[in-house]
Amino acid sequence: MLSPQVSKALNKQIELEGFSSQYYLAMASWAETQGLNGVSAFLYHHADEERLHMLKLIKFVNERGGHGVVPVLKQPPVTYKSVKSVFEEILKHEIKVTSDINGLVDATLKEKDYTTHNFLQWYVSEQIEEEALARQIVDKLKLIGDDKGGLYFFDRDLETMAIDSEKEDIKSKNKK
Ligand code: OFO
Repeated sequence: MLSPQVSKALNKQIELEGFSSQYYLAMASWAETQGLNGVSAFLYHHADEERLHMLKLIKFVNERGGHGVVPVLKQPPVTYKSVKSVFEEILKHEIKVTSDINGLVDATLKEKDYTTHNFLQWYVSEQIEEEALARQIVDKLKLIGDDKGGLYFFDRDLETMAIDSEKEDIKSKNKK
């Protein structure tokens, strides 16, 4: 059974993961309007992943006798200055998510809730990957600078990454 403190903290995280999904969805839609199909495919997929992060938490809370509350939808920014600013925003956002996950892990230790602590380790590792990927992309975009040809190839690379991730998702679904 979850303590009220842990239950509240998990629901806060549900809200944040839901917002991450909305945020990346807004970025994907903006990128699509800019003709950046690879960037938008990557971000649509990222938005779907965040929704799954939220869902995983909702189910966990319910399994442990709590109530995973579906959060209200906050509107994220509609337009963005550039592709680089999009990925800088993502990196900033993921750093905040990591720090909130760490806070959550801390709360489980204070409550001696080792089951939730164990469950959260998946999120701890996921954050390492998410931050590293965002950082890598920001570095690439810094190298590209204003080079339009570079941006074209970057967009294609992201499209390939999105297609590979979709394939991986299908593979792991078929395994279940
Ligand atoms: Fe859910 O990992 Fe990003 O926010």
